[in-house]
Amino acid sequence: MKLLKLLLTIPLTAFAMPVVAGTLENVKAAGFVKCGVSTGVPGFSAPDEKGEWSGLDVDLCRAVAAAIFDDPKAVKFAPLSAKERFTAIQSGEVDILQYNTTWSLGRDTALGLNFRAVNYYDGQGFMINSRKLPAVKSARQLTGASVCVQTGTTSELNVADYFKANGMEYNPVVFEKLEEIRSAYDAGRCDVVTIDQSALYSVRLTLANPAEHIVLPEVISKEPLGSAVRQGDDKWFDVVNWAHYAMVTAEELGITQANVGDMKVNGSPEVKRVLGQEAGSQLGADLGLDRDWVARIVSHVGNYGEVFERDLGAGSPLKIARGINALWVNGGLQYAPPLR
Ligand SMILES: N[C@@H](CCC(=O)N[C@@H](CS)C(=O)NCC(=O)O)C(=O)O
Repeated sequence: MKLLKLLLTIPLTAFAMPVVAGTLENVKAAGFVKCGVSTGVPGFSAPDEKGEWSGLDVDLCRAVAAAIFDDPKAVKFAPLSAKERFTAIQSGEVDILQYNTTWSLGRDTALGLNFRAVNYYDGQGFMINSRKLPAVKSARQLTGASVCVQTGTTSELNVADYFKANGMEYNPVVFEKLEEIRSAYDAGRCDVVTIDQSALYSVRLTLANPAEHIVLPEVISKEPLGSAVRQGDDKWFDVVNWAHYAMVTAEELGITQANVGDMKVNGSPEVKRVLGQEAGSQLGADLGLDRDWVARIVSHVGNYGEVFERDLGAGSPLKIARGINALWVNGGLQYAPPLR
């Protein structure tokens, strides 16, 4: 009994933290990347009726697989609930957590994770049914509302802070699964849904009557969404981060899925260096990858802009504007350190 008590006082993360160096070697030996994703947030990670996954997060995992194996399909996707996701990465059940997950200090430290590259800068918002609440145009009018929120997310604390800071009461209606929130809200069991704004647009498309629902203008938090890996494995951390930066760099340099073959031969010296074509190019080898790693990512998956448009932008049902996810040269926040 004493031992049980003692065990119960040790933080969960102490058990869940295996020796982690060597993920790249383990992945290479296994022949695939294990990627932890949501159970279904269209645009980020969602399976179709045949079980094929797509979305911005899915494409990051496919880019890593393309870089390592020259095969974007060498990925096994593990759908997780918001609450389960951290144990899954800590325990080694997945190699990358690519789950519209917000990078925060607590997750970077106490949860034993590492974050850096951000594949989508988001913020938390509110959605209401305009037929039910026709007068509501701003979140400041939500006093007394019942608010559906998902447990295990940053959304819970943000919404509590927001209502408190504005001296407003609300009734949280808390669920563990996004699907439960979706159906509760669609059935009118809560007045408001609050999650990351991108996810609101995604959920809206799946409601019985999408046009009735309005995303309110307030953005109440910063949600930099990116890849999380376990602490203690810098080589793997580098591979995952640089897979994202390679896609951003390709967009900056105008390297596309269609022209990457031509660019290898006729590109500028910088383009050729990025594509591993300059004599003595070490960039891939320094990451533990083939010299062709960037070309593999772009030819199989696309550059960041192409991926964004396909998954979230004009080429998708979501039609989300690039906004702050534009390249830095266009006034946005997507900025890759020099790939040299
Ligand atoms: N970015 C926030 C929220 C991320 C999150 O978990 N979002 C929920 C609501 S959009 C989700 O993806 N759920 C998917 C699921 O439960 O499968 C966080 O990291 O805590």
